[in-house]
Amino acid sequence: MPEKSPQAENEKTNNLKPHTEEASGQFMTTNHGVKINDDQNSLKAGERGPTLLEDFILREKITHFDHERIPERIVHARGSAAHGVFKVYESMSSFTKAHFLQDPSVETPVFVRFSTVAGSRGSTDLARDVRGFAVKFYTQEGNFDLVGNNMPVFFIQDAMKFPDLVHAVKPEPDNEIPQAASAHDTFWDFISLMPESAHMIMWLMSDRSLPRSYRMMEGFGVHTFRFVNENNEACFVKFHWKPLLGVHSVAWDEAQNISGKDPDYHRRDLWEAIESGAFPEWELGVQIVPEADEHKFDFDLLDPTKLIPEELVPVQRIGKLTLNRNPDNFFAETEQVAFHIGHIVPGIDFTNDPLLQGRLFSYTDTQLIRLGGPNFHEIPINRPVVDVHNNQRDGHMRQTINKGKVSYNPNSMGGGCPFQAGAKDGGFISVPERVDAHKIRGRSKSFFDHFSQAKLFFNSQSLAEQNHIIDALSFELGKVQTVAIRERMLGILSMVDKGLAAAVAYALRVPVPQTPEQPINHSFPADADPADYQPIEIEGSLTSSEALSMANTIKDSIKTRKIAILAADGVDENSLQAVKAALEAEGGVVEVIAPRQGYILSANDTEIPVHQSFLTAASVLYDAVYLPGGTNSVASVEAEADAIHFLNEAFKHCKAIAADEGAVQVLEATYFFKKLPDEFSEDTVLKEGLIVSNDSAKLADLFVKAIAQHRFWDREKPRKVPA
Ligand code: HDD
Repeated sequence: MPEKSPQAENEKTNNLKPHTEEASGQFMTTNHGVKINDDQNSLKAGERGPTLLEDFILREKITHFDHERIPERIVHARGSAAHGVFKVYESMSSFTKAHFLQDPSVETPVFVRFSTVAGSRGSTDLARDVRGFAVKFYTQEGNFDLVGNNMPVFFIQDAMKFPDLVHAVKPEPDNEIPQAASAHDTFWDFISLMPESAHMIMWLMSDRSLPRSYRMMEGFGVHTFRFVNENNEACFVKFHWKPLLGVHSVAWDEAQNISGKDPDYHRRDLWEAIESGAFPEWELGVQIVPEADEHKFDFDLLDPTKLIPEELVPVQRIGKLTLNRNPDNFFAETEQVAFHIGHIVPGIDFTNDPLLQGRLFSYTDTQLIRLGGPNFHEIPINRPVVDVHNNQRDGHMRQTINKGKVSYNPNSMGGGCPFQAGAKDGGFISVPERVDAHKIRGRSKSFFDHFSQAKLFFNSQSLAEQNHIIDALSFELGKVQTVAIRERMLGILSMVDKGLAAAVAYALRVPVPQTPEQPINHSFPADADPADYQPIEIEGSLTSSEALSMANTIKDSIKTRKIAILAADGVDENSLQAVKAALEAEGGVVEVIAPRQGYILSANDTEIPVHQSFLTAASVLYDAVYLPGGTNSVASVEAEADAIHFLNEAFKHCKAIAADEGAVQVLEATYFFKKLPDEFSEDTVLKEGLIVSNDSAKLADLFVKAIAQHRFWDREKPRKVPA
């Protein structure tokens, strides 16, 4: 474990302090403060006799234990969180009066929880899934929760369909299989009948669903929100989180391996980065659309299956989020935190997006069962940093001791308190949007284009990314047993891209679909004419968008990247330490892996600490591998089957690999290495991610550049590595 970093403090973490408990140097007590003399044995009628009901200490201990569990979140059950701060770069007052977006010197405490959606609390972090990205800002005007995902769009357009979507993706109800996976019949049955999901399916089948780290994924508020300024002028806004480490993902084969080797991979990665002081950072981005431009786009701003391409409305980066403190207690903080899209502050408001509107109901409702009653806002992690005054009283587990006789308004006995706040005192006033309409269950025709942005996404991907989408769909639909579902899905894919549909059809060995027969949308009311609900096809205004491809992300740093050094007794100390030091100087996290734990002895008898043995390590947990020289070390590593497997697998997963020239025989024992080229120039290394040199400085320099590339996806084409 890295050394524990000094724990950052802010107004919110200071507020939590009175609620924390620290047992060091203290006597053990009951929950009622009585010191306990024997925590080992229950009270019995004789040493071999029955336990007595009188044993209040045993009863209390067992009773509390029996009630330790609460229901897990119905979605996003698996997650991890951290404390941090947010600061705006410059005042956003021309767009919003939100206090936390006015003054660059104001530091707003935040608590951020990342999650997968479908799996239960104990499921693997590396499921192919959407990731939740929920941020609670503890502002001076109350809590603002930005409850987003790592994908900018959603599966469905109306909250009415959310329970159906979730029932379809969760494990099937008869046998509770599969856990944390969408690769099963019920999910694709539903999706194949709901073409509005086509755009989100492109994102879900892309590498975005397999993040390398929570710290390396984007976040999105998804819906269009409103900003409102002091003059009550409103504009539309989409929120983005841009990770400063870039957006990076792992390979699907790797993800599946990680799920076995370390199901806590993302949780551990977040925790360790913060403990080591490598604080994760994101910039908050906004896309602002004047109200007058509401109908300027070829999609509806209220439709959550659409994004605003950055080419049409650039993302302005307006502030920075830094996560700098791990929670003290997972249950008290991460499990009990209650996010709600309806927690907004003056200066921010909703729109009529029908998915957003339904969410406004769901989040408080779900906490009532999950956290056990209406006072969940009093749980320390959920409390705002400002005082709470109102006439709500009592209820299960009430903590606040409200003084006085008055709990109603208007009142004269309490002097009219608490007062309502006028606009100048920061009272929340909803945007007075004019609504003049018939009450109707229905969907706007402006929501009926389901394919143009799915196409835009697919067209914007690099070749490797497109291949990954094809592979993902071939995998997922390959797990579907019902042939009719596969065929229906291929019909939908053919509306997105004929080549994509043909490639998946080839893998499934079914006929290449022609444009499907109508209807392809099966989601319409009883008595409706299906023809009225079929998707419309429009030509989007863009054919591709750079921001949608991870190939265009930042690749300038190896900070927090994990690099494995495979070595054994007899290693050439210089060849190991020089490269290790160079990688660490760039922020890499270097671990020595050896046949045994403890340490290895270098050729000149220096003890070098070992972090993992080949038994406990796995290549999928590292970003790159280095083989130092030293005759005996090289011979031992070459003889170690797990080391050769490690290298083959690292190569298969397209990672940077470097070796001292003295260690080339280890590479020769792999499947991928043929012969040394004449020269390892920067060009070839950055293309192939492989470097061999006897010049440690040159090797380290090129290796750093190669690791920063993240992956060398071109290697996938030959697919000859049996790792
Ligand atoms: Fe949701 C949790 C994000 C649609 C109902 N949602 C939840 C979390 C995230 C999101 C990140 C986890 C929060 C945490 O860490 O505690 N949800 C989204 C996004 C959506 C979305 C980005 C679409 C744009 N959600 C959505 C709909 C509904 C819900 C349409 C219901 C109508 N979501 C819930 C919930 C959860 C939840 C059932 C489960 C646990 C919780 O709220 O606190 O109320």
